[in-house]
Amino acid sequence: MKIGIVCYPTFGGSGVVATELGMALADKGHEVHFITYNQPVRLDFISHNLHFHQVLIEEYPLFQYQPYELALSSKMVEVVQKYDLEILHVHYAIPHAYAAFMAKQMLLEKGIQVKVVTTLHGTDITLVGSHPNYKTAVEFSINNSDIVTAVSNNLKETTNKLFTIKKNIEVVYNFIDTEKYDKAREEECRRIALAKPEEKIITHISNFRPVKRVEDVINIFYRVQKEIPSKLLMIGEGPERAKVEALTKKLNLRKKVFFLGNSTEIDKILCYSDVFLLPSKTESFGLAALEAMAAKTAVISTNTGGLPEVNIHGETGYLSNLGDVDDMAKNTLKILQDDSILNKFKENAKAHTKMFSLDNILPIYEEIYTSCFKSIL
Ligand code: GMT
Repeated sequence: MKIGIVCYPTFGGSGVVATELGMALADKGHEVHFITYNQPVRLDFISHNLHFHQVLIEEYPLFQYQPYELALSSKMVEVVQKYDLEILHVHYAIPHAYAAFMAKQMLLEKGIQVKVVTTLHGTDITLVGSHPNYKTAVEFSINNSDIVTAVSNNLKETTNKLFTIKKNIEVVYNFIDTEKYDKAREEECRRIALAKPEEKIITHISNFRPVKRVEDVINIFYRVQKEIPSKLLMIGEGPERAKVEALTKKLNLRKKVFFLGNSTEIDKILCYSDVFLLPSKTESFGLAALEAMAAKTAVISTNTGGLPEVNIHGETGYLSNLGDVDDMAKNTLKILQDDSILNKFKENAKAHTKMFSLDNILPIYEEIYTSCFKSIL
């Protein structure tokens, strides 16, 4: 099949999922065209079936805000026509689903049919999409997509609560290439470079936005390191970073907490990890937690959004109420203070990722595309 993938090219989960999906589809022989404003950060041109089309915007003094949706839908029309694309799979509703609807209408006027699959990722619904400034257009775009998917049952329920949705939303969980993480563990993991044998390694990965509650990460670690020798690796960049670095300094933790910035080699960093902290205010799924679990890491998270579908309480890690840093620290210690318990959680975490494996999820997306394709003929 010939598929256009529209996504944010950044380190955010939706961009990562879209990029990994596109690369896996190309590997299976599909022709995949990424359409976005920059080359996606995780895009690795390993296949001749992969193409990238950059959306460019002209600066014009009249515009306070550049009309990205216009440039994006024009580019979609151009690419669909030039390469005979059958499907446009847009990740993150804003503004991608809206731009895809416009592209579809413009193509119809030329007698060309393309089907639009929209995948909802979370903040496009929970934080931004339902805001009165966007709600009407987001609801319209979802209802006018040919197929809509959500990355968890919780996100499906939330979408149906916040919007009037006239079609069934299919739940397709995020996925992971589990083998990549095994390889990183077996071949390149030099734990000793980071910590002494008796020290435990705790990690956090996010875009350091307020929704991630990064200060809670530091406050949990503060309690944990008092009881057990440990280090904390903070991976990612974002608006809260300066604030949490200041907190780290205030709590006198600078020798134990390392800010590593953004990384395209998450698998190699996670191979060191014993426990992963994700105290988010909300998470439609929590791809970072799944990545950690694939690297055999127990997860301490909040019980919000779709996290209970990924992190199983008492099995792969523990879930706590939002903001309860004492409980999250207590649970971290429960796992870290006994190696046999730690190993059991690590094994459980890894085993649970099987249901989210690329091999299980990729055919579901292919089936979705095929069902669209059939309805064109
Ligand atoms: O979490 C973010 O701020 C980034 C955001 C994104 O769209 O890039 O992540 C959302 O999509 C991910 C992939 O489906 C999910 O794993 C994250 O849970 C979700 N984030 C939130 O719901 C806050």
